Amino acid sequence: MIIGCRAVLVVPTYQEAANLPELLEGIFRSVPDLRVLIVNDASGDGTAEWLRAHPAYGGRVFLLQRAGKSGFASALCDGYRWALAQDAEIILQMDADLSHDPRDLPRLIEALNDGAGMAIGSRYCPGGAIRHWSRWRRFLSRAAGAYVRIWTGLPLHDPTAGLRAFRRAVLEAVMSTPKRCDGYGFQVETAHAAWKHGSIVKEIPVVFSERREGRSKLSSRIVWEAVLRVPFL
Ligand SMILES: Nc1nc2c(ncn2[C@@H]2O[C@H](COP(=O)(O)OP(=O)(O)OP(=O)(O)O)[C@@H](O)[C@H]2O)c(=O)[nH]1
Ligand SMILES: [Mg+2]
Repeated sequence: MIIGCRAVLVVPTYQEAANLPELLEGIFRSVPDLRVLIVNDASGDGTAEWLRAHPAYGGRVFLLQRAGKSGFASALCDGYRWALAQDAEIILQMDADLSHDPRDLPRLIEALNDGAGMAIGSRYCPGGAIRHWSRWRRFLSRAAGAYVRIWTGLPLHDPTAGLRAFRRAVLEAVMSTPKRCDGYGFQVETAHAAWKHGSIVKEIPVVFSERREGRSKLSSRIVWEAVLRVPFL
């Protein structure tokens, strides 16, 4: 059985300083011995300074500071590589904007301990939900899931979800497959790679909340990139 101290949580951040105190507090309340790596892209909002002054900095909180805004997918890949270079048996990822609830982290770890190779915090499997999204946004997100299932056969309710956990060997396999997308397309590529690798990919129902602080980095380019590339997976 793997517990928090053998796990690393990767959190990509760009201008998320307002969310970090609540996020880290929630994470350590849920999994006290987890190591958290923040992959921060030149945020001009004091993120790096705040992290370096954190009491757990260098012990359970780590910072990978990057020079410019280089994208969500490349931040995650840098974070995965960092975690794989440590002794982590489980590598998790979550957004910094409090859309994902840190209280769900133990259930993801539990799913891997029960035999899954990858666990996804799913908004659309029975028991999952979304708070404060417009009907249009819900429709788009569900349509994206259906689109992925039709083109790739990936048997997931929520293939674009960003709360995830991987067993080390599965992440190593995922990292060795080529990836072309940023954002949602990247989430689909990595889930698809894990599934093609033959891993059990388990969805855990979660409640997802719209961000309250900071601004979305979602762009239409990221949506179109996924639409155009998913059919070629
Ligand atoms: N390091 C890094 N992090 C990023 C980058 N773009 C987004 N992020 C982070 O990735 C996470 C997800 O980004 P969001 O802006 O919340 O995107 P989203 O969840 O698809 O969109 P919303 O639902 O509107 O919030 C957040 O923690 C962001 O701060 C980037 O270029 N570099
Ligand atoms: Mg978000």
